[in-house]
Amino acid sequence: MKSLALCVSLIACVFGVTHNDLATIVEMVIVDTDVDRDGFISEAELQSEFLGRFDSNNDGIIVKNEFIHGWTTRYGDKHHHTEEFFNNIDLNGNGMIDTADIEGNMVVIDTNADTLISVDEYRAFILAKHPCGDHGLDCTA
Ligand SMILES: [Ca+2]
Ligand SMILES: [Ca+2]
Ligand SMILES: [Ca+2]
Repeated sequence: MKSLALCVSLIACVFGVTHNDLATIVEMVIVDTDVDRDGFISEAELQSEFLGRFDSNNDGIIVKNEFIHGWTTRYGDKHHHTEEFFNNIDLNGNGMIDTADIEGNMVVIDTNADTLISVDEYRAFILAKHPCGDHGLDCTA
């Protein structure tokens, strides 16, 4: 695990790390999550994005380091911003994302309570939970 992380960071050093702004990240995440492109995020789609994609040891739980490593690698987000985002979606604060967090966040995301998560609701959720979103933090630096 440590050698893999070192290898990835060495590759990143050689080729240069490109960081994306949050607007770009959000659209990448939406494309990844709405797999069937119907404009809605189903619970299965949300689970495969937040539980499946970054679960490198396939134990059905995403610990913080798995999430930060996977998210920053895939979306070009910054480590400390990703950590804050993780902390905000880890509703029960146990340092991992599990099905309880997914179900809890689904209620939060569905702001009009029609039991469907639209792409617009999903985008607003990410902007609300990410430190570079609605909080006004200058994340360009
Ligand atoms: Ca969908
Ligand atoms: Ca949790
Ligand atoms: Ca809804």
